[in-house]
Amino acid sequence: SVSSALICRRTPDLRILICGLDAAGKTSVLYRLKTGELLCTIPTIGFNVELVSVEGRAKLTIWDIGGRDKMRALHRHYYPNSRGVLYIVDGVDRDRLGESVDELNRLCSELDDCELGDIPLALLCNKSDLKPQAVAETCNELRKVAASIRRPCRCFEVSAATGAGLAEAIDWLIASALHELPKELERESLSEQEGLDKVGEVSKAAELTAGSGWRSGLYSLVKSVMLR
Ligand SMILES: Nc1nc2c(ncn2[C@@H]2O[C@H](COP(=O)(O)OP(=O)(O)O)[C@@H](O)[C@H]2O)c(=O)[nH]1
Ligand SMILES: [Mg+2]
Repeated sequence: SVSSALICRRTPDLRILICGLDAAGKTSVLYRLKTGELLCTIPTIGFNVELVSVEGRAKLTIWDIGGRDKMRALHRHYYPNSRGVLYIVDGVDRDRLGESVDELNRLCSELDDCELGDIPLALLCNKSDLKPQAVAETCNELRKVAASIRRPCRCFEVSAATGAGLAEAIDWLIASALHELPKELERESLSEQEGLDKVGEVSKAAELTAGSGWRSGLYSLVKSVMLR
C-alpha cells in the first residue's frame, strides 16, 4: 500500500552482529567499515560498537562482541533485536577452519533459540589480501556449509586490510535484512512472495560466486562507506 511504501522510505536502523573466532578479523572489519582504514587492533575484551551510516540505505549499529571463550557465555544477551550477522572467518588459517565451522553451527542454533526469525548471515572469508588462493578455497568449503544453514546465508571473499568485498557483503546483508528484492527479480515481475521464495532459493543454494548475478542488479550502495 502507499502508506507502507512511505514508511519504508525512512532510512531503517539495523542492529548487526559481528561474530567469529578470535583473530579472525572481526574488529578490523568493524573499523574498516567505520573509518575506511585498517587500524591496529588489540584483542577485544568486552565489545566494540559503532554506528555506520550507509547513504540512503540504512543506519547500522554494528556490535563486535569478541570471540574469546570467556565471552561466549555473554553472547546470547546481544542477539535480541539483531537484524543480521557478519560471521568472520580467517580465510588463511586452514588449521582452525573446523573450529570456526563448529562455532558457526553453535551460533546458528543459538540464533534459532532466540527466535530471531530468518535474519541473514553473511560469511566473510577474510584476509584475501594475504593469500587469495587459500581464501578462495576456504570460501568454497564454506559454501557447502552455507547450503545447510536454514536462513539466508551467503559467502564473500573479503579483506579488512584493503576493504575488498566488504561493500558487496554489506549490500547483500542490508537487502536481505530488509527483504528487498534484487532488481533482476523485479524485472522478472514476480509477485513479492514469488520473489522472496526465489531470494531464499538463491541464497540457500549459495552457489553463486561472489559478484555474479546479484551484484549488478542490487541497489547502488555503500561505496561511500568504503571510500570515506
Ligand atoms: N593481512 C590481513 N590481516 C588482517 C586482516 N584482518 C585482520 N587482520 C589481522 O589479523 C589480526 C586479528 O585481527 P582482529 O581484528 O583483532 O581480530 P578479532 O579478534 O577477530 O577482532 C590482526 O593482527 C589484524 O591486523 C586482513 O584483511 N588482512
Ligand atoms: Mg577483536
